[in-house]
This record gives sequence, C-alpha cells and structure tokens, in this order.
Amino acid sequence: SRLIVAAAAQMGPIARSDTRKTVVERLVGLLGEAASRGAELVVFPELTLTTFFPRWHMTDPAEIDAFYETEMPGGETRPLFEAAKRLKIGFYLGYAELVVENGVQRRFNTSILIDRDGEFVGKYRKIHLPGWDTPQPDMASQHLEKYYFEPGNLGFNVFKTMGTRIGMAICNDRRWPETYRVMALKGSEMILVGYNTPDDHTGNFDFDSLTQFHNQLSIQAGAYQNSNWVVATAKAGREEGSNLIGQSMIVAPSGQIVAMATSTDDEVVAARCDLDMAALYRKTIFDFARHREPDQYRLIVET
Ligand code: CDT
Repeated sequence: SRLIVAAAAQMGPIARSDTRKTVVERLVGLLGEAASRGAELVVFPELTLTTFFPRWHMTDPAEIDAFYETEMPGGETRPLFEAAKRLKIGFYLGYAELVVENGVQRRFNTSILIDRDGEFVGKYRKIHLPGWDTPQPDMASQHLEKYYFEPGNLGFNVFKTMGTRIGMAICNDRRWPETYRVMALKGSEMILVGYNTPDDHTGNFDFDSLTQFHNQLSIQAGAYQNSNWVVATAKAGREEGSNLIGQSMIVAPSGQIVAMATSTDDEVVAARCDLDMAALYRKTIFDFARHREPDQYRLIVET
C-alpha cells in the first residue's frame, strides 16, 4: 500500500489583537506535535493567520489591508516554512491574499500547498464565497466574504506531489458536490480543506442547530462519492464573540471518519492514510469511466 500520515492541525480562537508572530508560534508548535506523531502532511485552517475578519464591516483601507498577506512567505510567516522544511512536513495553509495582477489590486481567500522539501507546490483561491457583499441590518452576526474577496480564478486543480495527487478547497466549498467531483475527475486521491464555521451562520435555529451535522455530512459524502481522502481542519472555539465549530477530521474514501478533534482549541489529529483505498472505490462502485452518464448532467453547468 501507499501510505501517508496526514494531520489536521486545528486552531482555537485567534483574537483580533493577536499578532502574526504569536499565531505563527502556535502553528510551529502544532507542527512539532504533528511531527512527533509521524505526520508527513499537515493541514491548517482557512484564514489561519488572523481572526475571521469577514464578521466585521470595515471601511478603512489600512485597517482592512492589515488582515491580508502581500507575500508568502513574508517576514512573519517564514519561521513556519523553515520549521516545516526542517521537520520534513508538507503543509496546507489558508490566508487572505492581496495581489496586484496586471496593474489591478485583487483580494482572494487563498490556500497554498508546500511539499516536504519546503518547495511551493500549488495555490488555490476559494471559489464558493458565502455570505454577502454588504452588511445585513437584520442579521445579528455578519458574514461579508463577498465584500472582502472575489471568487477564485485558478479553478480546482490537482497537484502530483508527496507520492499522491492532492486537491485543495476552502470552507464553504466543502458543501458543494461539484468541488470534489471536479478534482476527482482530475484524479485526486486526497482533498485538503480549511474552514471557519460559525454556529449561527444562517440566523435560523432549525438550520443552525444542525451546523455540526452538516459539516460531517458534507465531508463524508464528498469523500465517499468521489473516492478521496479528505483532511478538513477548523479554526474553532469562541472567537471575538462568535462560536466556531471544531470537528476537524480525516475521512477515508469509504466515508468513514478515522480521526476527529474533540476540543475547539489547538489540537492535532493524525491518521495513516492508505492512498490505494481511493483506487479501490474508484475501481468498483465509483468507476467513473464505466458508470457516469455525463450527458444527463448538462444542466449542472448551465447558469
Ligand atoms: N468561511 C466559510 O465559508 N464559512 C461558511 C459559513 C458561513 S455561511 C454564511 C461555511 O460554509 O462553513
């Protein structure tokens, strides 16, 4: 079997006043713990480096820009890259990206993948942006990702690295079947996801009380229906008055949860992932070439 030890490095809350330096020290600590459990690949959350700022409506450009990275690694994030290289651990890191492309300033909710030698493998920019582009007066808590980011423009790519084929997604993407299916069709065996999920995100209690169930349901279904390992990592806990769910988990291509966090704080969960398990499901019930009927799916891609 082809094996990889993967870990989800869940983070507890990050205060608005926390510095990048403090956060990166926590990340390095989590890497060390993952290394002691034999991890070769560590998944950090969405927007790992700061508090989940889309909960606030800010208008001062300097205040907004402070939450974004203009280079990766930058001076403050470099210690994480150095530690990972020293420990020979690959990692996924989510962050807010501010770039100038063709003279235009652009903002994305981004993740990158770094291999065990510290080499850059690939970048993903979040495609499904939930919430609103203007503050909602009737909602107790805001979710303004459409105000702070534009939809990702890099597609759902799959990267051949670390002895497998890895795809990336970010938070709300995990609820959409197309996310997993596009990467599975491109041959992914493992999908990495970071998330920040408040337990009151719809404002409807019937719905919100099922937030943890829907998290598991989405990830387990995505893994099983697409024969992929999924490593999903939360930023969790009570952050600036908002309760973020935990449940960071590693799910097998069978849909079984093989490891799950039990806290809503900094916590590492790890599992030995048999990559050939993805091939087993792909050769049987989900042999795409034999069983899919794409002619019947055309409506899915009509707008
Ligand atoms: N970060 C993120 O995408 N969170 C959403 C919840 C908020 S929807 C208004 C999620 O899908 O978990």
